Amino acid sequence: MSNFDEYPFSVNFPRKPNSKMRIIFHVDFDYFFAQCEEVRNSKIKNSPVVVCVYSGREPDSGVVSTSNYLARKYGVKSGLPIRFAKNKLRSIESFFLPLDLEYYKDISNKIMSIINSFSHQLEIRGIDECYVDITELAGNKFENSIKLAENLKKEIKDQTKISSSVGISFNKILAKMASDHRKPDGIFLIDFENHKEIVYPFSIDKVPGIGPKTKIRLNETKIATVGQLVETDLDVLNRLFGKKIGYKLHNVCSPDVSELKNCINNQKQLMKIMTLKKEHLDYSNLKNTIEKISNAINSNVIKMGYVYKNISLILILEDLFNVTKSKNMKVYSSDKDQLILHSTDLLNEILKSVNIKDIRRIGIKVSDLKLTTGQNSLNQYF
Ligand code: DCT
Ligand code: CA
Ligand code: CA
Repeated sequence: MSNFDEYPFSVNFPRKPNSKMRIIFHVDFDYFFAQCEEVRNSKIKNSPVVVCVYSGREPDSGVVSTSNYLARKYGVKSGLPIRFAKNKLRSIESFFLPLDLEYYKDISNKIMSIINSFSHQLEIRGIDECYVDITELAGNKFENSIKLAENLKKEIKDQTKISSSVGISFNKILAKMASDHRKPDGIFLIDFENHKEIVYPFSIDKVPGIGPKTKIRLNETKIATVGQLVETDLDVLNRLFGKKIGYKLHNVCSPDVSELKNCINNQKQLMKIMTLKKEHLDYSNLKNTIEKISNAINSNVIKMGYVYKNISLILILEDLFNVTKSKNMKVYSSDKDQLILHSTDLLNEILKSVNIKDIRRIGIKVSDLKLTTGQNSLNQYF
């Protein structure tokens, strides 16, 4: 296994000052919606489980959202009409269940906050997948990453009963291809040393983001494999796809050097603003709105595993003039009643000190955020 000290410069590497190479996990929850259903009712686990989006027109109209691996063995996969799926599984006991997104979101949030306590460098890419920058956690060494992946997978499994697959590599695209490669319940590492051997022979449609249209255009240019793609001149790809996509395609096997996007550790504050139905200065109505906003913010804060110390109330007036007032609590909190109480206090203080006619919008912001879990030390994972 290689680490950064042995980094071979033969791969395309966009050099930027102060940029650093990364070790990225792509964590993908296995057959997620169907697995959530198995967790809810373990009796169905040894049979095909099919999660359906019923259109409601007729009892069986609609499509399969996803299915467990047993159902996939019978050809029952995402997008298949429910009637066809039932036909394929007609002779075996199987479970057709309606999509319950709220329940899956709850489990997803729980898993994301487990991952977040592992590394705060987390980019959530959907309900069942995320990228995690583990460069520091792994001490810049790929050889530490497998053990970290095992421990993360175990932590997720122990706490939620959900199995996942982890792909590890030096960029996001390869990490995602790696998690796909050993699914379900797998770990796969694509490092500098083995990446040519592993992904160069792959058909280009294994690259996330390369759909049927791009594939056809690439094939027309005699580019069929990942190896052929990354060895094609950047100019050629730019001419075919434009500069942005051309650059991305050319760099499918290049190391990522920038931070993950929208990391939740970069989140400095959470804010919600509501527009009042009618501009007014009706105190009980304002209090009601404050309660609604507080509920919404607080449930987000809790889902993300945060506590906060600073609360601001923002009033946007009829003439779009803003009045803001903030207060610091003595201790970090994620208590909804406290948030309502403090926001109402702030409202009272504003109304006392400023002569306000009509309020158009009202907002609450919580800042000075802190994770309740705290970042775990590397030792905990070895
Ligand atoms: N989905 C859907 N219709 C499709 C494809 C996907 O509704 N045609 C939904 C269902 C699950 C979600 O998108 C993500 O899909 P996958 O990434 O295939 O995830 P999965 O079901 O977790 O399967 P895997 O074990 O392969 O990750
Ligand atoms: Ca998945
Ligand atoms: Ca996925």
